[in-house]
Amino acid sequence: MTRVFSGIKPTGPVQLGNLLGALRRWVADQDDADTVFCVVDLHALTVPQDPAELRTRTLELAQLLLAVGIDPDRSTLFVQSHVVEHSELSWILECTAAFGELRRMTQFKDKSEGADFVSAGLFTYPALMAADILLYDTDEVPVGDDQRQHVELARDLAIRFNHRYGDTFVVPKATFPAAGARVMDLQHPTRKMSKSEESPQGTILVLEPLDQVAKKIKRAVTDAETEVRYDPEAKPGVSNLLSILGACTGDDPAELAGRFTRYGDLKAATADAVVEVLRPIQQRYAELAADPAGTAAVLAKGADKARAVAGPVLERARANLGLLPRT
Ligand code: AQP
Repeated sequence: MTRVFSGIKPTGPVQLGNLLGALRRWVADQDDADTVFCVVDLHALTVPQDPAELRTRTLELAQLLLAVGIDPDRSTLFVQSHVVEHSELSWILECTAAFGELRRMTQFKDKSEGADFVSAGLFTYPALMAADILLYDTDEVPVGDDQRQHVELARDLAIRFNHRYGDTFVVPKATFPAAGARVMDLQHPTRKMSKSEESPQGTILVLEPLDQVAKKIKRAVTDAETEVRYDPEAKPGVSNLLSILGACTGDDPAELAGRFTRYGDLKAATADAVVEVLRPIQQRYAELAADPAGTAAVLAKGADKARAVAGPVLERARANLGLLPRT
């Protein structure tokens, strides 16, 4: 059975891009793959975090994953820092990665530019992400387009390690959705929607009031033309709405364009479709939020299941590297 692994950072309230680019596919993958999903709290530490907020957000994010449809009986759902193997393999992969290849990561360039404090962890983050993936003998990593380069690096590191030390890691590949792989900010449609960016009017939060969601979509930036056409280069705002609508309905964005003659109608249809996707998630989340102990128990069980897979893979890597056995 194909093994699927993916993760999400507790760095802010989950936004529509996370849902359409990644989480909805995680849910679908449960039908035909062996799925492992992780709240990657160690990744959140690459930028300073308020401890109380981090604690709350980590639990809330796990509750949201359950609300979206991750089923702990079919998937392994856990918190990254509960499985210490991630940190150890991360160090091994930092020593496998070249400084130059980490420096080429565009997310590092974007996130470090203009920042007051750039942690060493922000730079080595892709090695930790590679460890997350490789620890589970992962075949496929469902991600949004922004993570393409990081999954490529995980592939390269697996191939390099296997070449140097003998067959150790399964070589993974990224998978992307047909629509919604890169949901853009509604007010700045050339920039991706992001949970930690300060763009309240451009970002749709999965748990925000539904009337507010509809308003934000109706106020989305388009352009001075009137033709509804899918052309992300020339018409980023309109194309973003078509992509969002397509991701919600399962239709092709270019084909959807032919159904609209006015921007107002496209916005109304997109708002309705997004609201219908979010409504059941919000209802289920409200139930789960009332039982934090239940979620903590799910996560404890998930960590045990994860460790049972990650432990032997790490031991394989340690043995092939020549590290003395621990026992
Ligand atoms: N705008 C997006 N469109 C499509 N997919 C997206 N993803 C994120 N933004 C978009 C996908 O969501 C998954 C989880 O993301 P993450 O938490 O690991 O971090 P990220 O990719 O850096 O997402 P954010 O929201 O932009 O977080 P911050 O602001 O903290 O950096 C990934 O599969 C990602 O591709």
